[in-house]
Amino acid sequence: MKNAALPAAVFLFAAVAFIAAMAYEGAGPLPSDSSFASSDIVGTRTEEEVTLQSAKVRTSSNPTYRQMIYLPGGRFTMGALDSQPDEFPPHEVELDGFWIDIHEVTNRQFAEFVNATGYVTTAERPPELRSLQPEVDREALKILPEMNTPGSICSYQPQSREELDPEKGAYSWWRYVAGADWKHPEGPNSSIDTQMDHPVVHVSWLDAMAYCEWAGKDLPTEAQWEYAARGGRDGQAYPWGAARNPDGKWLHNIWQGEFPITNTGADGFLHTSPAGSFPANDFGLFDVSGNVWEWCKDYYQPEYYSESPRTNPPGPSSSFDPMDPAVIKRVQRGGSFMCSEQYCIGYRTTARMKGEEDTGAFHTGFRCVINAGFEDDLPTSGSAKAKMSKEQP
Ligand SMILES: [Ca+2]
Repeated sequence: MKNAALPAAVFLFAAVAFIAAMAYEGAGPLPSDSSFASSDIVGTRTEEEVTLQSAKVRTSSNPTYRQMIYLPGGRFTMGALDSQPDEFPPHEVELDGFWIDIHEVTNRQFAEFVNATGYVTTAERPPELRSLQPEVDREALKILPEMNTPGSICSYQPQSREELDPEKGAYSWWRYVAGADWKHPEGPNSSIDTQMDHPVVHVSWLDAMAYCEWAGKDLPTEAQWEYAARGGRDGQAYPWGAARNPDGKWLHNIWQGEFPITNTGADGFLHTSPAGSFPANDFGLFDVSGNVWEWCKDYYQPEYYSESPRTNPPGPSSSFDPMDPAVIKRVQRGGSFMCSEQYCIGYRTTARMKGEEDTGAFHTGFRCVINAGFEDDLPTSGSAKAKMSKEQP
């Protein structure tokens, strides 16, 4: 099924970090722990409408539990009937209970990880062609010289339609920027000093997994992600219901204006927004639509839903993207501040995206889960371990 016989030029371009997401893409403070000290989060809709009404919250001094909620296991319909082909068919999925972050991992959280471990993200290292399928002949490939330096993907906002090159397509509004990384989201002269409660970006799937391992957590499976994002609303396009912006209100951070020329920021934000800036869904999760794309654990395959097991689907055993078969890709979900109704529409609850696993971008982050029951002993995070060791004589 796989076809690695793409022109070398495709490899050259794909392998140095441009994620497939680009082919499609066109206020309030972070909640404190005490905001979530209640024993239950209860949906606001009527009982008949609510599939899963209550999500438990456990508070603890253990940083592992901070700002996570426990979703009891349940059933939901994953996918959509008449949307993008890879969202088909809608199918029933049954999941065990799990813990999930109520917001995307922030710069503050990621800094804690980096400070504790000295971890260096993929964007801070020279490109290494890490996410190529095993059958690809690496000896035949070279990274373009201008991209053979640490960096990551940022957007370029054209000033007019004339700047859009039909041959380049989405590459007209993306640039590989040397020196762009999670601490410098818009290039070497930018910083996150005033954005510590914004979601971390420019993290690859590998970086996200490294964080999870340190934190005693994991990335959500795609099924866990959609279950959590739906907030009990089977069959509805958005985490809050069927209408994108009911009563004219923006309920997520996306792109308003003519994409990719004019970003009006009508929702209050041109780029990332602080976690918790928009209302939570009925499970208490923030930014499951918009703000940044979120990595999931699963490999990407567009036809996986046809063969997905009903219970706790783990995703396919390998990656296959027919548009880019030489590259190993993982699922991304939720859309970002770069998504508009004119181009990406990735902020719909069922919308699927894929990205090279070794590549981040300035609109890509993640949130974590813990695969444990509500009463189970939870793993001790790296930050908790560090705290304990400091406290010991
Ligand atoms: Ca926005």
